[in-house]
Amino acid sequence: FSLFNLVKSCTQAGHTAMDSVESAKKAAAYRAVDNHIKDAYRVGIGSGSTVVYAVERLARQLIINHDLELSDLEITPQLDVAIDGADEADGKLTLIKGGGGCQLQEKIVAAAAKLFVVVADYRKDSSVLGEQWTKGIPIEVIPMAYRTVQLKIEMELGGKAVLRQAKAKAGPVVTDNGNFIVDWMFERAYDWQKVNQQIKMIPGVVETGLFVGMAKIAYFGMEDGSVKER
Ligand code: ABF
Repeated sequence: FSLFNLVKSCTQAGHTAMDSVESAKKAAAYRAVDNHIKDAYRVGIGSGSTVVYAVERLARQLIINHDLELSDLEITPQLDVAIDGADEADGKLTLIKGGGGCQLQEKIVAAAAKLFVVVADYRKDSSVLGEQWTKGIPIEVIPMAYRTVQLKIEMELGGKAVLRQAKAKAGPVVTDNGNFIVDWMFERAYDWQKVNQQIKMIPGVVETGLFVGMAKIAYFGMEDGSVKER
């Protein structure tokens, strides 16, 4: 099968390396690959530390069966399966993604796949968005529009919209697509489908890290070593 590796450069910083969390990530990712990847599949891979384990599992199969074939969406615009991590998933599998700043490319890959599978550890499993993830919803914006987008979001939806700064404090984070990220700290539950559309209508917004109705199945690695499927 061909493997579409989205953003190898986009790895997550700031997660504490805890043994139980790492085992949970690994268990979820291995289960997703074992359950969903078949011979001749075109596979999309996102970013983050959990999908690294999915790639590890795929690589093992590939080494045994095939030569690794890397592709991109120009050559392979239709994927059978995409596997990616998430910052949070609610009971309906509405996701917040983009803690690492890759939400635009990740959404493009997920939308190109017939099946979008989420792999995550137990800390990402929520009943409502915002329960576990406190860093808001990432919104990718054209740099010249970031102030107007911030203001519109705060006025129309409330909460606080914060321009994401680079860790070294050298200025704003710039995405792989040359854009800025505004993190919207929302303060209550919303109709996420509606809110997603509303934010996308603001001129200057390129994409949001809200994935509504895209994920069909999620595997959460649990603290006790089991895998919860939803
Ligand atoms: C990507 O990596 C992002 O959309 C999300 O922000 C993050 C999850 O990373 P990890 O698997 O390291 O928790 O999937």
